[in-house]
Amino acid sequence: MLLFRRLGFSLFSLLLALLVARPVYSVSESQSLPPLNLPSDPYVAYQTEMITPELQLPIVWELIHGAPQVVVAVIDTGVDLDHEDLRDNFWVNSGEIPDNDMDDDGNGYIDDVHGFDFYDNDSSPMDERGHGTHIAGIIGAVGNNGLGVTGVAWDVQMMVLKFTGGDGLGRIDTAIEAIRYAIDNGAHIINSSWVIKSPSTTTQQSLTELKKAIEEASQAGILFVTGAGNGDENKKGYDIDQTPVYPASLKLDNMMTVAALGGDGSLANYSNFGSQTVDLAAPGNAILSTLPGNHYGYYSGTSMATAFVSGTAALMMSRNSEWTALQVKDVILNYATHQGSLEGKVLSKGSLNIMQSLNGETTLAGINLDEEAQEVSLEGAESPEQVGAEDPAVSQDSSNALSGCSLHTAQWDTSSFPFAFILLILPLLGLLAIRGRHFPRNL
Ligand SMILES: [Ca+2]
Ligand SMILES: [Ca+2]
Ligand SMILES: [Ca+2]
Repeated sequence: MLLFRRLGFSLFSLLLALLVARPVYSVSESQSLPPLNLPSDPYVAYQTEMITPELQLPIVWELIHGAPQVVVAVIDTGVDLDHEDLRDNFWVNSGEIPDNDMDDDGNGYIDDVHGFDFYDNDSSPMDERGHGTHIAGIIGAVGNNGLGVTGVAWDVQMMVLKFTGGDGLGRIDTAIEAIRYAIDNGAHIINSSWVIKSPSTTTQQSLTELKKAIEEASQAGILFVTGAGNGDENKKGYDIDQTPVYPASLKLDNMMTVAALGGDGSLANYSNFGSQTVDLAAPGNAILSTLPGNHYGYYSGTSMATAFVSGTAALMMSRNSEWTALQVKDVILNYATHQGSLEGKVLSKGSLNIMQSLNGETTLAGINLDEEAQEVSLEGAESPEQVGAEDPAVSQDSSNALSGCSLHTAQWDTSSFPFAFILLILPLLGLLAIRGRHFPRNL
């Protein structure tokens, strides 16, 4: 009887230990979720930036959650076209027959079914880095499909335009080619989460060409959304009114330049800013999204903030199909949530408010946008002209940043470890006691 009691006690302790030390995710269970029907995506509860009261996306999604007619060009490191939670939301070039080595629609690109790889000059814009796949998931991971995460838009057409290698570096002329492709093939929005890394060695001619391409996008009615950049080499944000960054500092009507909010709701330490150049701030801290290989993980940076704005613009264009890119931009800026901490930092003095933007008046109140276009002085120099997809900035919670961890393997509740350790020891002690009392007697 004693043997069974001790065995029972040991098993009980073991079970208790496993229960106490179970893995938990980065959202505490006490966090209250909005009393709304969230989409069925299992990780949506961990997409804290989407479901917080600030963005009110669950309420927005009651209003509108799809933008099936809107084409968003993602000019980036490529995207994992096979990702389980993205593959239904890619733009399809209906005039192109895949894999027949022919340019069936005569647009100058062979087999460009979902976009093109301008870096390798082939039809497979697969992501070798993760950045572009993460951006695509924020804009438009398939929502309410019982898989992974959801994008701001549950349903949208993403055109994948890859212009960097696996190191995240590309060339300005390649980026320009991608912009022209987006114009020629019907994009409504261009998401450009990248900056030119070495402006001092960038030729005036290539910047003029870049500006010209974005102006052509404007004439085609395309909204060009870009990131303000993740600060200097020490990840310290700076004023890009004073020290221009491109394309962020090119002041054009159809451009929106986006800064990143940190975890506390004010401007992130790493985020660049500029009261004339940067339009608004959006969430950028520890954003959960898709990563290559059916993975999911957290990145932080103005790149992520940019994708939030692109996704919002897609919903707005879907709801108001007659609106121009400039109207969409003006409404988003007019209905940004005013924050004292953003005064002097961004033009709108506010952060993205999707609910207000979608619900807002259609009359456009007057903010003076872009009226003080500044003349930028461009330093002429020779190549190399490197354009870098922005590396994700390290967030304050470094365990959440950069790692691209799968949620399945993430975050044990380490605070419970000491107690769990004691509970694990108990069954061992129990077994030792059994051994000490019974076995020697039988010898
Ligand atoms: Ca083609
Ligand atoms: Ca073809
Ligand atoms: Ca999903």
